[in-house]
Amino acid sequence: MNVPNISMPELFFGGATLTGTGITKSLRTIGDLAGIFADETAWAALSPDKLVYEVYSHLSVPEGTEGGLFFGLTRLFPGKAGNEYFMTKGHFHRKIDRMEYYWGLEGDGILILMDENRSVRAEKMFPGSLHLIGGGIAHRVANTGNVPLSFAACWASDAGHNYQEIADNGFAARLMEINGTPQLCTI
Ligand code: S6P
Ligand code: ZN
Repeated sequence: MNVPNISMPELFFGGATLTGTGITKSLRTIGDLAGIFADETAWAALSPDKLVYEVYSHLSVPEGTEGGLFFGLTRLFPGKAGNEYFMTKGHFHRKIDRMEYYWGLEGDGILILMDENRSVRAEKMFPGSLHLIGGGIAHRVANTGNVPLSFAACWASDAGHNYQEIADNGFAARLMEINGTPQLCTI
């Protein structure tokens, strides 16, 4: 029997790219990351136009809708400000109990996780790594390699983002290159 209405998907997730209908793209440059890095002199010496990461998102419903899912792909470029690896701004979710999956697609990095008591731990990211970010956990990713680090994310459409807490107080530990290796430091 003939089954009608078999169509091509509207979205294409190929390795480390996300294309198709309704994808939005946002960019974060060095200039957008004021106050993020410990060494402000090293940060200021970098070109403000230098691209640190780009995020491709598929927001399937209006932001804040209960019950929906969002999908994103972040490509974080290699580099450092002083001894600190290029990293995402990092955030808690505005609805703080909302969880999220991250998974590694290309490159190497570290996912830095901080709970509401400011206790920090970290997980290695690499192609095939899967990370469940629990409720109440701030999350930030650093690229520790020499090539772009790409990861996918899936999160609740009513999660929102609380960047202010991190802007005000940062994470309790930073990922620094010490003697050639990445280490979590409480400076
Ligand atoms: C959204 C999800 C990711 C990040 C992206 C950039 O909840 O965690 O899509 O938005 O990786 O990081 P940030 O911290 O600048 O939003
Ligand atoms: Zn998130």
